[in-house]
Formats: sequence, structure tokens, C-alpha cells
Amino acid sequence: MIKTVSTTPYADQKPGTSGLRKKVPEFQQPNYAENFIQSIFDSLEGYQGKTLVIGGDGRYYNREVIQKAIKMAAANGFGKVMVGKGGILSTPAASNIIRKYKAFGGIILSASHNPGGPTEDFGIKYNIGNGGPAPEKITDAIYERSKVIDSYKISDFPDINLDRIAREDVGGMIVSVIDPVEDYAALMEELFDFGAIRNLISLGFRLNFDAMSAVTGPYAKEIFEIRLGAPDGSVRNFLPLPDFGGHHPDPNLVHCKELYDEMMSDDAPDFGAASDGDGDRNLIIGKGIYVTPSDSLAILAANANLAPGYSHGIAGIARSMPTSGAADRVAEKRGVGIYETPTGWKFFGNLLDAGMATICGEESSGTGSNHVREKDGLWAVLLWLNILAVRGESVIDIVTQHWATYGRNYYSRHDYEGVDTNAANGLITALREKLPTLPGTKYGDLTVAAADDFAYHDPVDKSVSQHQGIRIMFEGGSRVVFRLSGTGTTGATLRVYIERYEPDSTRHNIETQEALADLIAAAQAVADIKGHTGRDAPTVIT
Ligand code: VG1
Ligand code: CO
Repeated sequence: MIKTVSTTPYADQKPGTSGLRKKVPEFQQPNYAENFIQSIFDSLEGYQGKTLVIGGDGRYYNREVIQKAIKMAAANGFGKVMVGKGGILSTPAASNIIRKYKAFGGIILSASHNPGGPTEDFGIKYNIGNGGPAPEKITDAIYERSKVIDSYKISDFPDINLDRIAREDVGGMIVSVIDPVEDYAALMEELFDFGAIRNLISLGFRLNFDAMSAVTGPYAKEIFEIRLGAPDGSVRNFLPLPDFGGHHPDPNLVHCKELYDEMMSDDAPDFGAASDGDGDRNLIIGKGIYVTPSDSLAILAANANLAPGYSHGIAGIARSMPTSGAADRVAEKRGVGIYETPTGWKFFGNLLDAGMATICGEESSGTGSNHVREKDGLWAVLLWLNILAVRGESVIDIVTQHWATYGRNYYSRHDYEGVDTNAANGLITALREKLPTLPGTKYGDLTVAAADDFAYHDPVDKSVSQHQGIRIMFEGGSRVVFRLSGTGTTGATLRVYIERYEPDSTRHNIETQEALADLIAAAQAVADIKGHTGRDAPTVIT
């Protein structure tokens, strides 16, 4: 039976960079999740009788919201729901399922790299029929709807058993509980030369993958240990836990310190990697070398043709604006397109759909391609392994050769987390007001060449997205970018992105923070970070 439940709106359901993210207790308020899910459905047209994919990263509250979403999908007229067993679907796997089974769209329950647990973070995002995050037009409509919503529809059938693969008819809708790994692993086998990678591993190449007690565990176990023959234990923290074992499932040098230290040790394995809460990010560390995500994007793009799925070459590369220009140099040399988008994967969808870009990436450890419409952590790891298997060289050799060929883009991101929201907004506003006066200004030996507030003009649908980050470009090509995070749940996070291009290969071995020291000082001076936030130093440096 379908019930119509009356409700009152919440004022704070504005989706951020990647869906709506809030603390679990906020999501547990009466009707909070229901309001948002109904607002999604109310913002869509033409889904009657169609398929909805539902899955999440296994974090605390995942199962409860999945049951609500299934019952609401039935009440709102969907014909079928496909849901991952155990409520599990990594973000890229969900994107694949939507595409492969021609679903109308999907609801992904995740707060990605944010911590999980009863007092930590939860999130909901909607993906459209191409498998990618809903574009701003839809997320804006969802927000508008959420501000005035007065009822939602829900069916009252019993909870679905999510722990066995089955198909049942409930309340006139089919619910199909599917294996979350199978279709994804099959797609990876199509794109990459598993034979070559298996051979590399059988010859003694050692790999170490940290699933961070998050969603990629079951995928990584199946792919690396079972299909590629890596020894048992190559994948660690492979059991998805609702609180990620109390850690942040963020694959960076702070939260993967153990893996990093191991990779820098004398008897390090050949290759170390990790992925985040929902499986769309990647961390790549070779023996003795951390590969920055921006370099990784450039190197993957330059070598993608070595993998069967990309043997015909790539059409173009897209990167988010704060991501370093390393990929631009590859695109230029190869004569393929290069696109600069705002932060967040939703901006890549149009370029991928139009065949303009094949490979996309972000400085925040996200890389992916046209195989799905999300960034994909295991995809990046497998492309690296495929390249290593074909080239027969070490990670460090491949990276240093890349720098010698293209020059090195020294790059770092400084995050100031948990800053007072007004202070952070004040810093950005003050900086924005200063923009016209900045060109020509000197900071030490650096002179500002140009400064702007990045706006993106989508070449496909012609939409315009304003205020996507403040860019300060210096003479000689170095730059500093400032923006506020759109994924946090506590206060504000200021992100400062710092980049210097160094063509001279005799200067490619400087420690990153040292190579960027003058730009870091300029960033402090131009934005008065200390004055606005009271902070002397960033909380996280990547
Ligand atoms: C961050 C990253 C951005 C990424 C987004 C979602 O956004 O900077 O590059 O697309 O997270 O990633 P923000 O607004 O906090 O800077 V995920 O893996 O958290 O879904
Ligand atoms: Co993620």
C-alpha cells in the first residue's frame, strides 16, 4: 500500500560538490532523508516504470536509508530497483550498472572520503542515466524543491533482505539484489590486459593495496588476489566497516601514512595503492616515490594507449581547474584536446558524452575515463599496473622520465579544515574584491600576471558556472588557487592549491614544499590567511 506522508521542509538540503552531506544525526531527523529523496524524484521526469540503481559505501546508516529509498521508489512509480548485495556498490560500480542496464538513474549513498559512524558523516547523491553525477541544473532543482516540499510517498512493504542475491516483486515493483562486484570486474577485464598483469605478478612484482575498511575491499580482493593472482594479504583492510575502523577513508599521505612509510622503506613492495570510502579516488605510491594525482593523470594519459581499452589513443583530456597543468603538456604534445572544468566530477559528463575527452582527472586523487561517468580508484590502479607490465620499468623510472620529457609541475594542496564559516567566506570575499588591483603586484620575486574568479562555460550545453575558485597567476606560469570545499560537514575548509612549472630536469629533485616556498608565502600574503582564520599552518598538506 502506498502512503502519502505530510512533512515540513528543511532549509539546508543544498547539494554540494558531490551530493548532500551531513552528520548522521542530522540525517536521522524525522523525514530528513525522505524529504531529500522525494525532492530528487520530484525534480525528475519520465521515470515511471523505469529502473533505479541504489547502492552505497557501507557506512553507518546505509542500510536504513536503502530500505527507505526502495520503498519510496516503489511508491513513486519506478518499475524496478537494482541494489547491491549488502547495500554495497562503489561509486564507479554504480555508474557502470546504470549504464550497462540502461537504468533511468541511481541513488548513491556515500560521504566518500569523510569519516563514518553514528556521529560522523552520511551522504546522498543522484546520478543520471549516463551514469554520472546530476548536473547543476538538476541539483539546483532538487534544492529548490526541498525548500517547499510538503509530502512524500512511501510503500509499506517489509524490509528487503539485502544479504542474498534474489529478485522479488514487491508492491508492484521488481527489486533485484545483485552481486556488486561481478559487472565491474568484467568491465575491468575488457579494458586492461589481465594476462600481462598476472604475468608481472607471477614474476615476483609485489603490490600492496589498502582498501581502508571501505567499499573497494570486495572489489580489490576479487580483482587483485583472485583474478590477477596477487598473494593473499596483498589487499589489506578489505572488510567494509560502518565506521571504517575509526579512520578517515581518505587515501592521502596523512590517512595512509602506514602504507606510505612502508613504500619508502628499503624492502618496499614495487607498488602501493589505496582508495577512498566509495571507491572513486586513488592513491599511487611506487617504491620510494609518491605520485601526485596531477602527475598521475598526465602519466596515465600519456601511456593509456598501452592498455587494450585505449589502444586507439585518446580524444582529449579534461582536468579540474585546480589540478596542475601537467596533463596540458601531454595534450599539447599529442595534439589532443584539453579542457579545464570546475571541481567535481559532474562537469566532466558532457565532455565524455560528446566524445571530446577520454581521460579526466582531479588533483584530489580522482582519475577516470569514458568507461563510466565517475572517477574510478581501481581503474587508475589497474591502468598503472597495465602500463608497468608493458613497460617493464619501475614507477620511479616512469615518473622521472615523464618529467624529463614534459617538465615537472611541482604541486601541493594546503587545506585549512574546520575554519569558522564566516571567516572563510570573509577571506574569499576580500580576495575577490582585490582581484582587479592585483596584476603587477609583487610578492618577493613573484609578480602577479593575472587574477580572476574562475567561471566555466560548458562547451556542450553552454551552461555557465560562476565563482569556481580564485586564481592568482604569476609571471613565468606559477599560480595559486583558493576555494572553499563543498564536501565538508563541519565549519568551512579552505583549500589553497599551489603550482610551479619547472622545465629544467636538473631541478626536478627538490623537495616539493621547498620548491613552492615562495608561492606558499605569497598565498599567505595575498589572502591574509592568518588574519582571517587565525591559523598559522594548514591542517593537511597533500
Ligand atoms: C572534493 C575534491 C573534489 C572531488 C570532491 C568529491 O571536493 O576537492 O575534487 O570531486 O571532493 O570527491 P571539495 O568541494 O571538498 O573540494 V569524493 O571522492 O569525496 O566524492
Ligand atoms: Co569518493
